[in-house]
Amino acid sequence: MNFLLLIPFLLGICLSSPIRTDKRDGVYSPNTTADSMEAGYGKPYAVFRPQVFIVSLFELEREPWVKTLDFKHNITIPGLSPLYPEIYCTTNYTICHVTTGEGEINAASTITALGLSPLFDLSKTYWLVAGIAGGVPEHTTIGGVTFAKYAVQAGLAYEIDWREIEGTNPEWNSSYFALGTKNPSSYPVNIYGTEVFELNENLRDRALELASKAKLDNGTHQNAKYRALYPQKAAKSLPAVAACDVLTSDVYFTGNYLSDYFANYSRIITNNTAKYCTSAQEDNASLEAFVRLDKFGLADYKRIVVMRTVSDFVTPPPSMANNTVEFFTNNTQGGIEASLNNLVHAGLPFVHDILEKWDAVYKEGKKYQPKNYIGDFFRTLGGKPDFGSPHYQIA
Ligand SMILES: *[C@@H]1O[C@H](CO)[C@@H](O)[C@H](O)[C@H]1NC(C)=O
Ligand SMILES: *[C@@H]1O[C@H](CO)[C@@H](O)[C@H](O)[C@H]1NC(C)=O
Ligand SMILES: *[C@@H]1O[C@H](CO)[C@@H](O)[C@H](O)[C@H]1NC(C)=O
Ligand SMILES: *[C@@H]1O[C@H](CO)[C@@H](O)[C@H](O)[C@H]1NC(C)=O
Ligand SMILES: *[C@@H]1O[C@H](CO)[C@@H](O)[C@H](O)[C@H]1NC(C)=O
Ligand SMILES: *[C@@H]1O[C@H](CO)[C@@H](O)[C@H](O)[C@H]1NC(C)=O
Ligand SMILES: *[C@@H]1O[C@H](CO)[C@@H](O)[C@H](O)[C@H]1NC(C)=O
Ligand SMILES: *[C@@H]1O[C@H](CO)[C@@H](O)[C@H](O)[C@H]1NC(C)=O
Ligand SMILES: *[C@@H]1O[C@H](CO)[C@@H](O)[C@H](O)[C@H]1NC(C)=O
Ligand SMILES: *[C@H]1O[C@H](CO)[C@@H](O)[C@H](O)[C@H]1NC(C)=O
Repeated sequence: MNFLLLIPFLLGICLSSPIRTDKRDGVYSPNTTADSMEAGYGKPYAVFRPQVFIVSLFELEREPWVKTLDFKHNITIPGLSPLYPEIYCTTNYTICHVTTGEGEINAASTITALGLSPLFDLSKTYWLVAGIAGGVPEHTTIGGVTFAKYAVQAGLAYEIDWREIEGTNPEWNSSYFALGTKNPSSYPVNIYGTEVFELNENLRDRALELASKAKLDNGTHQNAKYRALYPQKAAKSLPAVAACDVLTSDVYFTGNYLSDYFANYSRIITNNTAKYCTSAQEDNASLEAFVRLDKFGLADYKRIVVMRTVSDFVTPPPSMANNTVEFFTNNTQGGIEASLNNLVHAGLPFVHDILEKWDAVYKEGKKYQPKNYIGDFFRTLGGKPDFGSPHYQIA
C-alpha cells in the first residue's frame, strides 16, 4: 500500500476506535468552510451532516413530507429496506428523510444501517420519528397527536391461547404474561433489554409546545361521527396534542382485553410512570438501534423525539363492544388522512425551530438537555432509571 494512502487509513482506525475516554472529547471536526461539511467521531470522512432527520415507517407516512419539503437529493446506502432504498435530502442537506419499512425488524435494521453508514455524520442530528398509530380513547382521538417519553415493547411475552387457559385459570384476563413469570400481573423476570426506552423529556416538551400552536386537520365528517360514539372526553373531542406513551408490538392487536392488558403491562414494566396511549409496530426497535449508536458517539440519543398521530381507535366504542371483529374489519372510522396530514402540521414547527435556532440553541444542545433518565433497561447510556428491577435475569 502506498504510504500516503496509509495515513488516512490509520487516522480512520484511530478516530473510529471504540476505545475512548469520552466520546464528546473525541469529536473530530475539520472546518471545511465552503459547505459546512463536518465529520464527527468515528466518521472522519462523512460527507453529510443533517441537522434534522425525519423518520417515516411506510409510504403513506412519507407522502405528506415529500409534498411539503423540497427534497432534491436521493442517496442510496447499503442496508435500507428494499421497498425504500433511498434517503431523501433537501438542497443543502440540512433536512433528510428515511423510511424504515414497517415492523420491528425493518425499523431496527434501517436505523442501524443508516447509523453505520460512513457517508452520514449523525452525531449532532435531531430525529423526528413521525408515524401513525392506534389511539387509546381515554387519552386521544382520531387525528390526535402524541409525543412519547416512554416506548414499551409488548411483544416480548409468553402467550397461551385463551381456550387453553379458561378451564384452568378463568381469573386471568389475558392470554399474555411477562417472560419469566407465572401470571399476567407480575413484573417480568427475564429481560432482553428492549422492554422500555425512555426519551429526553425536555426536548419532547419543546416539540409538544410547538405542535400545540399548530392548526391540526380535524378529519372527515365520518371521523367526527365515529368519535361521538365514545364516552371518553378525549375521544369525543377534536384532535389535540398530548404527552403520552407508545407501545410497540409486531402483532397488530385491537380490542378491549388486549388494550387493557397492555396498558397494565406498560404500567407494571415502567413502575407506574408510563401512560400508554398509542400502539404501533416500530419505536422500540428504532430506539434500540439509537441506543447502540449513541454508545459509540454515532448518534445522540438525547436528540430523538417520537411523535405518533392517531389513525384509528384501539378499542371499539361501547355500541360495538360485543363485536370487536366487526369494529376492526368493517372499518367505518372515517379514514386516516387527518393522522397523515397532522404528522406534518404537528412535526414541521419542530423541524423549523431546529433549523432557525441551530447555532444559538440546537447545535450544542444545552438548552434541552434531559433532566430525566434516558436510555434502555440495561442503562447502556449510564444514569439511573425510574423503572426496571434490580432483580432480573438476562435470558
Ligand atoms: C470555518 O472557517 C472560516 C474561516 O476561518 C470561518 O469564517 C467560519 O466561521 C468557520 N466555520 C465554522 C462552522 O466554524
Ligand atoms: C428519488 O426517488 C424517488 C422514488 O423513491 C423518486 O420519485 C424521485 O424522483 C427521486 N428524486 C431524485 C432527485 O432523483
Ligand atoms: C439550508 O437551506 C435552507 C432553506 O433554503 C436555509 O434556510 C438554511 O439556512 C440553509 N442552511 C445552511 C446551513 O446552509
Ligand atoms: C378480569 O376482568 C373482569 C371483568 O372486567 C373483572 O371483574 C376481574 O376483576 C378481572 N380479573 C382480574 C384478575 O383482574
Ligand atoms: C379544527 O377545529 C378547530 C375548532 O373548531 C378550529 O379552530 C380549527 O381551525 C380547525 N382546523 C382546521 C384545519 O380547520
Ligand atoms: C388490568 O389491571 C386491572 C387492575 O389491576 C385489572 O382489574 C384488569 O383485569 C387488568 N386487565 C387485564 C386484561 O389483565
Ligand atoms: C351486540 O349488542 C347489540 C345491542 O347492544 C345487539 O344488537 C347485537 O346483536 C349484538 N351483537 C352480537 C354479535 O352479539
Ligand atoms: C359495515 O358497516 C356498515 C356501516 O355501519 C354497515 O351498514 C354494514 O352492515 C357493516 N357490514 C358488516 C358486514 O357488518
Ligand atoms: C419497579 O418495580 C419492581 C417490581 O415491583 C421493583 O422490583 C423495582 O425495584 C422497581 N424499580 C424502581 C426503579 O422503582
Ligand atoms: C419496545 O416497545 C415496548 C412496548 O411497546 C417496550 O416495552 C420496549 O421497551 C420497547 N423497546 C425498545 C427497544 O424501545
